[in-house]
Amino acid sequence: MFSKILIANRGEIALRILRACREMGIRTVAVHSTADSDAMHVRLADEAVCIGPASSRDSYLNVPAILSAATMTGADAIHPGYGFLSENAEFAETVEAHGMAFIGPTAEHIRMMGDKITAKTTMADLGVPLVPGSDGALADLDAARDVADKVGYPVLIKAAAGGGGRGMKVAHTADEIAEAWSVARTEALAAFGNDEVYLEKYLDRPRHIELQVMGDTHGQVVHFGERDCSLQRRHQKLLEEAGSPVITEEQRNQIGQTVTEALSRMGYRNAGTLEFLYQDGQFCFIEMNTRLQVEHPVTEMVCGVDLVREQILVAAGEKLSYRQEDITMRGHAIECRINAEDPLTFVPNPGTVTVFHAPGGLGVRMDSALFAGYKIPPYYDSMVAKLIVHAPTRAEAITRMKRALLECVVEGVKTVIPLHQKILDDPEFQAGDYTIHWLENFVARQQDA
Ligand code: MV4
Repeated sequence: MFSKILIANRGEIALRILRACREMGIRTVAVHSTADSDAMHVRLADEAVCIGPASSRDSYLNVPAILSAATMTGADAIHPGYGFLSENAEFAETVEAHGMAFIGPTAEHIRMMGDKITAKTTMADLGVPLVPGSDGALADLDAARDVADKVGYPVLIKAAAGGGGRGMKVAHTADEIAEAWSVARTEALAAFGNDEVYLEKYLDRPRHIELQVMGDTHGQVVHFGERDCSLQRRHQKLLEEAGSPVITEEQRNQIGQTVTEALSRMGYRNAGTLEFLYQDGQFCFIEMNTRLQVEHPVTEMVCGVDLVREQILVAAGEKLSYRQEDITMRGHAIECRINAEDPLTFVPNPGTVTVFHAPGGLGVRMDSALFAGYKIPPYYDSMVAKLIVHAPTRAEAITRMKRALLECVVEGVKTVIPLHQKILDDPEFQAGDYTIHWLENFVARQQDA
């Protein structure tokens, strides 16, 4: 097992990883920018190294500085968290070339899934269901027309190097395909330096459902069920739940088996998430994330597992602690992301947190690096806390979340807590009756009111 892990991240996820390390008897190295000298992850780690100025590009994305910090402190592994360098295949490769373990998948698998076309063709070959569309990249506009005619309009043209909603163009009819084709290619080239595009049938009212998986280096791959992440605005998730209100145990077992067989044949290791669009009872794979995700705690709560501990174990070459038959989802969990933003406009609102009180009690978990007096810097993501609740049923989880949000005190900056309270009070949300478009419409109604 590792004796010292460097955490190449900040904020709540740095604390999350620190906590797992501490329970495993592993020493920790925090890295930080000059803007984060007083941050909680720096205070709680065994050692801390300043790796550069405030800008992420010069600090949390500064590969030479992070590698020097790891070498200097004698770390034997690096955990990248989410965002920053977590899905950078070259970083993973460089870490291993320096004789340290990268706590994540192989560079080869990160690269494979970073290209959305390769990801899809790989999954299709392994029997995972996809959205109907082109078989790989589109050679030219004529090819786009042919596939669109075959699958039927509306269609989406997506960038191979895209993902997370960037570089997508919809064509509602054949009249719009030429324009969508050229705009998508131009934007893809400008944004990613790669103009490869592919085409999918546009699903008009799907849910975004994702499956948590984990593999070890002994050929075991297990899944920890699904999360419903449909409540997003401009591709920023706001509230997630496990399990999905619309998925039965039978459906979960079936898609879970398909996916774990596929990943086991790939030799996938460490944590991963397969994203699906779910509509009319069908799962359609769209992308795979090769990292720990922000919303992993809802899965931890319902499955009773420590996903970061499993990541560290498998990165050290140990076997997973669970076989598939040991994993069951108990009750229901909800996560509310607490962003320091205006609750109506979502404009970030950094500044000093004057008063802070974390909620507690049965089934309540708050993952946050906040403290009273902390000055939220303007340079990074505005998410400052994740409030997670677990209860026997979804209805009880909603009640518990409303109670926990009432207890939560963050003063000095605006937060999205008032918006969460309104969502939790909404009858459609309470019925689990929502798609990926629901939150956008809900927010528009709030803004008009
Ligand atoms: C789609 C889609 C409809 N049909 N693909 C957006 C983010 C990227 N991960 C994939 N996205 C979408 N792909 C087909 N064939 C609709 C979206 C989409 C979306 C997906 C998940 C969550 C929120 C979304 C918001 C708008 C569009």
